[in-house]
Amino acid sequence: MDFEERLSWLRTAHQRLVERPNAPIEGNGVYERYENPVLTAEHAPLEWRYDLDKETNPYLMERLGIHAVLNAGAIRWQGRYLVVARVEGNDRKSFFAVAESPNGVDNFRFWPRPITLPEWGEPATNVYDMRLTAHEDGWVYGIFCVERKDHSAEGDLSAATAAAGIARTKDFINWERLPDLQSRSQQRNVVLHPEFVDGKYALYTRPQDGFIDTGSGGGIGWALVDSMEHAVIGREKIINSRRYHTIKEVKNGEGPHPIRTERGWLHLAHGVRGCASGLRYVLYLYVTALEDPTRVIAEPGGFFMAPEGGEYVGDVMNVLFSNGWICNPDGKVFIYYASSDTRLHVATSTVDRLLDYCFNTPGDGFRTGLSVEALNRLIDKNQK
Ligand code: M1P
Repeated sequence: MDFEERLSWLRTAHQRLVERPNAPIEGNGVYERYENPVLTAEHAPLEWRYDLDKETNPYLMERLGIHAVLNAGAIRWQGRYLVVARVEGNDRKSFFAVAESPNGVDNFRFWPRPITLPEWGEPATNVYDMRLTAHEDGWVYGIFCVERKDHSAEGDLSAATAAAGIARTKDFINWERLPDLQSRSQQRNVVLHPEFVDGKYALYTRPQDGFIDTGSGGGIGWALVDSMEHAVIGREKIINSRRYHTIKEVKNGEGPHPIRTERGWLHLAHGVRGCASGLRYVLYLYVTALEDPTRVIAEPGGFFMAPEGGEYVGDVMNVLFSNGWICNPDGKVFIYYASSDTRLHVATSTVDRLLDYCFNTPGDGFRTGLSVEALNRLIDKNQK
């Protein structure tokens, strides 16, 4: 193909991909998966990847490869469905980019440029997994992981530190960077609760001993801070713990901020366990009390969603991860989840169905005998 033919071929293929309609797949009654991912590396605009000038790129080669589009924060914004995706280049660096869709399930298009995030402190080596919160103070906050080299670990090239970076915006183009969250431990998966609690900002945290290890304690934590302009964690308590022989034995982390419902705060989180093939990341739900978002009032046993089919395969295998969902005023919920750190999908449900799932699925009994009892209770009921 000559330059013009190749350019036309590239443009047609990209447009076909972006405009491809998506359809739900009937499933377990709790949610519907969709036929196609909503964003992939190939959705990245051609202008980001190719030099489109025949003089300087006569072979029309890709100059800056995009490798993956994954873990996206999500928000309904002026009637549109926006995601702030983690976009990872071939150089392993990820950055944030906004994509929008008219209906939340297909036709996601990246805005022309990625987000230019101001630096704070030592410039980040990497940033990822932004959680968006339209807070009642009027700002939209993005909290994300900031990875920097661990200078104290001499000789260990892969040693890194994780901190929670904070930025806020009113238009998703201009971002004000605030100081990183100050905490005694490293932090990843930090999420801002949308309402003030006792007049303070409330954060879901995930204290960890090292960059990967959550350490001996761990779990989803909760802390109140006076200000987001200088957020310092004092007291931090664990509200959703890890536990032996569950889907969250190794670690867990809050997903997007919880949804306020009539029956409580509905939370989406990820749980991690170890197995012979490495770490397995799945999603789970739990509900906390409206008057006390730290008190768990329902938690179904096991996972809510785990990798299926092609979702198992990717850059980091056997991973589902979510840091974004959107709840429409009519109660329809759009869950944006990434599979195997490679691509972004959507699943839909409703607040009613998710609450039914949370309050009517037996909890984890923590031993096999109690799992069989739960099964027998269901079978007895169905035999009446
Ligand atoms: O590779 C799986 C996930 O690993 C991390 O999650 P956690 O902090 O719970 O270990 C994150 O790097 C996440 O982006 C990634 O999807």
